[in-house]
Amino acid sequence: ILEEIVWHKDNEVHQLKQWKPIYTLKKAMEDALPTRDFVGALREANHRTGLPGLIAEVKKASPSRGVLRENFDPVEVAQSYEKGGAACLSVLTDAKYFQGSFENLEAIRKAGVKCPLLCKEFIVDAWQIYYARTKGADAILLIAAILPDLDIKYMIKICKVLGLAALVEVHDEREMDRVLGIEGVELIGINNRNLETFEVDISNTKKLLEGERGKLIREKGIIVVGESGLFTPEHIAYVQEAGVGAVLVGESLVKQSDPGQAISG
Ligand code: IGP
Repeated sequence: ILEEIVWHKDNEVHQLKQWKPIYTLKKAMEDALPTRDFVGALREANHRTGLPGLIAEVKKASPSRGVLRENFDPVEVAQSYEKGGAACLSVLTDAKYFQGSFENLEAIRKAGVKCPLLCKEFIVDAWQIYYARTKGADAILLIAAILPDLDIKYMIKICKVLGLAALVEVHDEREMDRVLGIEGVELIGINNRNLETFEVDISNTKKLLEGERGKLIREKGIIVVGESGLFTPEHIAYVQEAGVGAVLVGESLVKQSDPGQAISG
């Protein structure tokens, strides 16, 4: 599935780039709203509550679960998450597989939501980073499974210049070791869902933080985000014990009639 998504994304970006060449985006960026401190918000929440900082995900549907929420209103869900105490939000922008959009991201930013926003996209080209910035993103996702080290390095540099945080996502030891060798990485996401098979196993977070890897991560001051398959307070406690400073939660919150209440409750 990941290969298929990337194939479509490549074509999509190719089209978009012709419609909005990068020099027009660079102009639009001058008028873009200022970015907010995504990493700082996670760290602050973690210190204040003693729990992992919460990134709550605005996701209408996914290829593995289908439609998660009927009458999906992205701004309503985002405002509810903020009211419930989320530190940051993640907004799916992929249309084909997740029924998301950059319009959703922009609408949430323009509605005055103060939580920093992660643009949840399959980034295959630096053009998408500039585009995300013009649509109100404070952070972007870089998936190690689809990007060579050199691209991750280069894209992190672009993020620094644009004032964006980069969440670098891994799902196995090999990817973790690759990413730990890249300079400037501040946030590593461990995906408990295998994007090839859709299988979810939260012990993946623990496995990738054991031994020398965990030690190196602590030494470098990297914040680890536990991602996917987190449904209960016990799940959160389990990944916290494994060493995460933040968690990314979608399905279990977005399915609730009152998503914010599900956080504070
Ligand atoms: C959220 P869940 O199981 O709580 O809905 O998972 C998030 O981790 C998941 O949506 C995700 C994702 C991704 C989606 C993690 N990495 C990459 C799209 C692309």
